[in-house]
Amino acid sequence: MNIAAKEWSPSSFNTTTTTSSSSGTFSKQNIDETIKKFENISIDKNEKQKKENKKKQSGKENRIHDKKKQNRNSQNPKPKNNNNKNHRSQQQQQQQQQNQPKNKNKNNHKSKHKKNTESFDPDYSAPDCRIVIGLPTEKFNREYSVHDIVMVPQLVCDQGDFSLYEQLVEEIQSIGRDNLLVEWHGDTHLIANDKIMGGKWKEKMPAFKYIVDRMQSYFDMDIKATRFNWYRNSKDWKPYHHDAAAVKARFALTQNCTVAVSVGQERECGFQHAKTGTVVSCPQPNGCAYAFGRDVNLEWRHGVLPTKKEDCTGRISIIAWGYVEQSDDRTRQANHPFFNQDQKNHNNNKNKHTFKKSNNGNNKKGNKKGKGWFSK
Ligand SMILES: O=C(O)CCC(=O)C(=O)O
Ligand SMILES: [Fe+2]
Repeated sequence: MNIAAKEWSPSSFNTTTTTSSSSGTFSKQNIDETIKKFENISIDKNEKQKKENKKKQSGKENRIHDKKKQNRNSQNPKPKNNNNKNHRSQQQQQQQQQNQPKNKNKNNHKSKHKKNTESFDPDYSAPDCRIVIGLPTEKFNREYSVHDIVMVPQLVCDQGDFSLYEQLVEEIQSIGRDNLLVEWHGDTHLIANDKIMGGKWKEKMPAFKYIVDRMQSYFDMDIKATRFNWYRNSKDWKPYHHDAAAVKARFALTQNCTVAVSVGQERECGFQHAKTGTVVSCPQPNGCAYAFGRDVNLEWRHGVLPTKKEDCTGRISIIAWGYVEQSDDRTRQANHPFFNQDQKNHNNNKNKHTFKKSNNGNNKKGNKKGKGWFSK
């Protein structure tokens, strides 16, 4: 009635229904009928308005919802179907999909908000890699896993003491062989050539020997090969690559670990996941060492990142490849052909054959073994 009362004014009258109004006489019946008609018109009008408002409101909500959905999709693009190329097993992926939260609230309505926790089901699979900090004590003193990237600051000297770098530069130059330092794969940086003097130049470098001995005793490592890398300035870098044990079966049998000691200017070393392309980078200050296990070498590439810093002076890295006792708990590489038993037997036979030949005759392959000279 309030609504009708509000509308009540002489001009609101429909003249066809109130002929008596013109005469100025209103019967009670006429007035009641007129009020009723007016109320109906007014209620109709009101309903219509309400419906329209509702329509407008829901249109607005849909637009907001669509926009939110769009934003969500652009922030989290759906992963491309890379046909089984994912490094995690299909089973793991299926389990993860099943474990996705249903995003439904108590009343089983779809929630408009994205959950900030993706899954509440515990995931026991191995990490893609595990970052471990080693203390610069005498020994690493903990179990080494195939998934480990180990960082040991100040393994060979204090971070601020650059005398070891200077000594290495002096030692390598005093060998006095022009062709000892060669460009690695074009002109990325220099490496010392193991073939020169049959690798005997290393024995004439006490600083080099000190670093190799420190790596060996810290990780209880059976060292099979070593390398001297020299990054002269900011122009030098090392492209992402796998070390030989990831690509050559005969290396895989005796080398499951790479250790790199850095001296000189700090540079960033990067690990790039071979399947996803994800990059993790780790600064390497003077005196620091990093090491990585078997599965890290198989599943990631590594390199020394290029830098745009102009004032970059030199860095030397001494690398050791060899064998360190490792736990292969939750490895994804159990069926890798290099570690498959048949393949192992095959490789062992091949190696025996190579040794025999090299003992009887002058087999080049046999002589090369253990010198660590290979091109990637
Ligand atoms: O200099 C480094 O830290 C990396 C060297 C390296 O990856 C190699 O020599 O294979
Ligand atoms: Fe390498």
